Amino acid sequence: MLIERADVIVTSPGRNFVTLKITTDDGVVGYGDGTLNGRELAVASYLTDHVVPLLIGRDAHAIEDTWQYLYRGAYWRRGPVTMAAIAAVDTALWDIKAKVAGLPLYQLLGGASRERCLVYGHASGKDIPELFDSVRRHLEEGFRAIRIQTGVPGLDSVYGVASSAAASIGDDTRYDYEPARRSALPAEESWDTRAYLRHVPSVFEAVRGEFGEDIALLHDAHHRLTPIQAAKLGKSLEPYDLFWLEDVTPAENQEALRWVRHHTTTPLAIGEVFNSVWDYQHLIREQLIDYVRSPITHAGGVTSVRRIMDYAAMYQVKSGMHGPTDVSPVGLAAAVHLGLALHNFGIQEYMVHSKQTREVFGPTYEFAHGGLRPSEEPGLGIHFDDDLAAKYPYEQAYLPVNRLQDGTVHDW
Ligand code: CS2
Ligand code: MG
Repeated sequence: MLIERADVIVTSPGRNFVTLKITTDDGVVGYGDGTLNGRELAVASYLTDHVVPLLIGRDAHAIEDTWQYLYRGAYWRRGPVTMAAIAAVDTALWDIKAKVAGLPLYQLLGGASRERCLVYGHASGKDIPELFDSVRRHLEEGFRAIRIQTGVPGLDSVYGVASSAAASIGDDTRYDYEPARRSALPAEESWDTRAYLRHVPSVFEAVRGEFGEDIALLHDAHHRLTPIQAAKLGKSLEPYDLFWLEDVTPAENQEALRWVRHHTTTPLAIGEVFNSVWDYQHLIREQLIDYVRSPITHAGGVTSVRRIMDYAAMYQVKSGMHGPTDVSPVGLAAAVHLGLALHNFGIQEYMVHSKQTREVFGPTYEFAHGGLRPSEEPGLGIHFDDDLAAKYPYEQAYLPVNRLQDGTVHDW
């Protein structure tokens, strides 16, 4: 079974997505996600100009060989653009293989290890009353694990906090609050680490006081802290028993986590910006983290995230795949198939895509009892609507930039 064509589809049903559609000579179609938020066209070009010409005529079943061919063959290894492009190819080929086998993808990955994949949703509010409303809505919908982000007194806006207008139940944009802004230039936000560190423990104290000990609570510090600040935060949150504290320090300096680890027993998650097993080599072996955040979309596909997770299993490190709305329903479907099969699955992030996005991609995974389960359809379970996708052309969009109060550019 040979690859006959490969189409790169850029569509923007509310936000931009890059999808690879591979068609075989006997008419089987598979989809892969290569969306890189704010830099989408770089992946689209990498695929169209440099990868698609290599795919035509290749054996569609040779997934491992194609992965190695694209990874080693390029010579320029790793990096988010390359690995998102490889992810798109790899995921589409797994979709095809599973369709040909007549099985849902998770069956090819070893079969189900559990009923469903526990997911966490995103509760947020600019102040405590708004946050409580958001947590309550999540609990009503059946979420059992919830990420908590709030505004910080004195700061106008903070990453990860939905605007109150978008936060009402049934409003389709309420989860999709963090789009890369559709504009010619990135939005600018401002930041004050001391104010944040003072505020966050009081937020978790309030949430535990109101909602009790049962819900799993998570928090994302989005790479903004120094090692000593991160250690302080982890320690100050210990009484509130977090499921994890995410991205406390910038991901580039992995040694920072050694310092954080020495000071706190709060579990640590990192890696949404990592893209290969090599990024985790020391972090996992030295047991400096508890959860791997790499999504299939940004880390070379099902093949290489499976590789990371098998390595992680030797050290009792679990999965916590990135699942914001900038990972498309194709990327999320692949994550749920892999998550269902992995023995060392931990949790899956789940920001619900907008109605427009769901209409274009037609995902068939289902949320119930606080978790996601893929459908029993052969392949990934995606019904992509090409005609509808064509009605949403790409729009320039950027993630925000963050500055300290004196104007210095900081991590956002
Ligand atoms: C975030 C992301 O979900 C998360 O944990 O850190 O929303 C991240 O900001 C975006 O994916 C960036 O595109
Ligand atoms: Mg994050």
